[in-house]
Amino acid sequence: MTTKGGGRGRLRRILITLGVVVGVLAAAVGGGFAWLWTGADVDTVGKEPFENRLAIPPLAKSRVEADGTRVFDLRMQAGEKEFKSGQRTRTWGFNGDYLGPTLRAGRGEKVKVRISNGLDEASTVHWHGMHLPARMDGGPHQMVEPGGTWSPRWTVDQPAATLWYHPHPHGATEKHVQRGLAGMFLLDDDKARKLPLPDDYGVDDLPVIVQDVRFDGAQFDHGHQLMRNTGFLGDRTMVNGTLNPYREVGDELVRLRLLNASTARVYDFGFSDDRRFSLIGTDGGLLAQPAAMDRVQLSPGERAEIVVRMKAGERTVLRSFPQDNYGDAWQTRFSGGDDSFDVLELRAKASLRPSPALPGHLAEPEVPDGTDSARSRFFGLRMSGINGRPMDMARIDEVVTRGTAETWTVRNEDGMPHNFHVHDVQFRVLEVNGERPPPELRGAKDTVFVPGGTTVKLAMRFEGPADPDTPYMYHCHLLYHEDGGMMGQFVVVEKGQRAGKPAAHAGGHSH
Ligand SMILES: [Cu+2]
Repeated sequence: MTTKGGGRGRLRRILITLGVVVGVLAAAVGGGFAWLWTGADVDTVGKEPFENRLAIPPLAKSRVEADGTRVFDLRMQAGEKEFKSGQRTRTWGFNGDYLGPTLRAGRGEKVKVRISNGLDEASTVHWHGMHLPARMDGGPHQMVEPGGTWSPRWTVDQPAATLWYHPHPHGATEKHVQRGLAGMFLLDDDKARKLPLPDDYGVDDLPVIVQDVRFDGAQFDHGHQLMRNTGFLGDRTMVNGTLNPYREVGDELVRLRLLNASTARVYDFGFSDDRRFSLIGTDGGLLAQPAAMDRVQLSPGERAEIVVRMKAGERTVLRSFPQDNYGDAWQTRFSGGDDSFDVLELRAKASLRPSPALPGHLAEPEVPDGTDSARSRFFGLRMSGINGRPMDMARIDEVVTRGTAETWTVRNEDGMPHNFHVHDVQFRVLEVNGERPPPELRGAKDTVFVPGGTTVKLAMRFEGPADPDTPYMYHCHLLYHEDGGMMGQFVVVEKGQRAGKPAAHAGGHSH
């Protein structure tokens, strides 16, 4: 009895000890998880002092050569910038310490950009949203070595739009963009010039380049945090390289050209007082008519042009709100779906210049409607690769015929947030999960958000020119995913022509 009881007692003590150990471990793991879970929630609403005047990237100087070509100069260089007073942050920029000048050209114009690489590593400059020959595209096959130059030229042949430029070196795009290499490229055309839209750059027509950042003292902290398989997510935002930005405006109607130049973060923009605004343009140009909205969601690489009405003397804040289309609670939390940011304060002057009312009709987007598609293709998105294959610089994945339209179906297959960007073309989003897309996806697009559980159908036309040896890219524009291989290559060929071989080493000239 005693022995038995003593045995039971010992067993009991062991079990209790084990129970306590397991309990403590579980509590530690649970506590650690709770810490990760709550720590992953970022909210800067009400915490931004809005003490810095918003910087406006300068318009790039250009000159026109005898044959009418407009020539720009861009130099990639390392520098330092005081984002925070008295603290010098190491940065990269075009022609300056951070970001780059705004390039501007008109439809029909011949342009040339003389690029020089003043960095100590190779990079490229890609013209995001631009229709141009593949060898001018600035993708991973057009590397510019340190000290080297590259001078792509093309003729602008697409509608007025808010495009942008950024590096595209395979495997290092996240790092190069994050350090500061990005800028806007605005296109104009005669139709758009005649519309009574706010178009005085830096006055009533403001570039709004939004990036999320994290600082470790004076320097950028580009580290990925635990569970963030979406890539880098910062704990605050800046606009045009300005932290805590405000902008005084003197017109009743103000046009904001929103660009999500963040590497992984998706924003859902609106205003702090929930005022409605007019969406007038998407990635590839103006919408058929303005759409009244109170939110517009932009994943990395996407743009939206909005017009907001101001009353004399008032203030409002451009804010990014929590989003409900990220998939499950896990993705929502760890991919930043429920984060909030105060992005930019607009301060209206005591008296405002009157603005003409927005026109009822803007411009018909020049994208096919899917009825004349010559063929369809399918793209399954996984972080590990598109259609089960990680990017291979030497492999052409798709061959399209010049002059034809196609329908591409893109499906998220792993539940993680992704988006889809196609070089050279603008597309029409025909369907999102079988339904007509919302207004922000009804214009010309080159990048579309494809969160978990989503399938989109896109129609695009490939105008060429044909170049069987030089591919264009399609990829996820969450740059950590792109760098990791979520990218594929297509060439445009003449009817009946076969794909060639991408040059093993194509690029700019070093000297
Ligand atoms: Cu992705």
